[in-house]
Amino acid sequence: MADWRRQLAGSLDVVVDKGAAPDTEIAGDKSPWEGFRSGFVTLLGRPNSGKSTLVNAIVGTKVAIVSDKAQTTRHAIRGVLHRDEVQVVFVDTPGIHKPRTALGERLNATAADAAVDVDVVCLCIDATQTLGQGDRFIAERLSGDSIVVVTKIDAAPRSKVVAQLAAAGELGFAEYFPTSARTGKGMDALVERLCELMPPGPPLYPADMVSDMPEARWVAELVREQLLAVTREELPHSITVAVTEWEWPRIRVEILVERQSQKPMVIGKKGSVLKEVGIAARAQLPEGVFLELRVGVEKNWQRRPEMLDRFGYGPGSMARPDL
Ligand SMILES: Nc1nc2c(ncn2[C@@H]2O[C@H](COP(=O)(O)OP(=O)(O)OP(=O)(O)O)[C@@H](O)[C@H]2O)c(=O)[nH]1
Ligand SMILES: [Mg+2]
Repeated sequence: MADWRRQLAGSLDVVVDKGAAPDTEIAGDKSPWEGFRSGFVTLLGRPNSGKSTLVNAIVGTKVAIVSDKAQTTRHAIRGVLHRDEVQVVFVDTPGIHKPRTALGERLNATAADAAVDVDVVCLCIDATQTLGQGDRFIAERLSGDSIVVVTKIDAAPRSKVVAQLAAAGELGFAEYFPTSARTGKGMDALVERLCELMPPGPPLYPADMVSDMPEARWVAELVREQLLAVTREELPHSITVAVTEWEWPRIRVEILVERQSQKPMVIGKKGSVLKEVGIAARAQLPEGVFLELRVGVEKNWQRRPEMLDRFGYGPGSMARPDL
């Protein structure tokens, strides 16, 4: 029966009872979900390897923010693919890296935790980068039936993709899928295979649910995504964002940096950066929303465990929607 109850991958302390699927009426002995399959697929990989972009492309909705900066994703994020006979819960994770701060350690732990007790683990390897120590570190910790996804094949010459597949082949996994989330190439084959690998079971999420991220967290993430787009060097890592007040349609968002000297960079000349960020984030939210952005300093928060607890970073702690 262990199969029927499983801990949600990632960090939610929620137990999904596969015997009591959403909107299900059990009539007599026969389950209406006979023939249905469902399960979890966790994506792991180095920072920036394209995990979040892949999940967004697979589920067909933006469920995770994306940027060209490393360590964009900071929580285990679930995105649900719904098919007639199968439901796949994709778990996007923070990129696994050599940590330099307590936050880095928590991000790695979040990713590792999300790979436990799931049906399939996909190791994402960037076709545009050299397969290296970082990829091997992750590969060595995965079981042999994990699947390798070589990402961003649109951005690498054919010869490089072939070389990357050959290098990935040395890792000793059973299956390899070259993909481009941007052009869609290779995506169908990957998704078909993952669907096939799902075990029997009823849906784990209601049919209209693509993401389980709380709304307030999503607003904070959209603001952080815009900040990542306009900031450079160390600053992206120094920023954390949280919704502190939610009085629809007015949402107050607090942006915290680590040092006083970083504040002007986030605010911009006469508030220009903040304004740009607010406009771009609002464009992705329902019409009429009013975002009030504030910038504060929380000294060295990345290195302070009590601050990481407060912001909900780390395995076992749900992404907290507010401060
Ligand atoms: N050309 C191309 N670029 C891609 C593709 N997938 C992702 N990217 C780019 O690669 C960068 C990183 O993508 P993300 O999806 O944020 O990577 P990630 O693995 O989630 O990164 P972390 O959350 O930091 O671990 C972004 O600039 C994306 O636009 C792809 O298929 N083709
Ligand atoms: Mg990501």
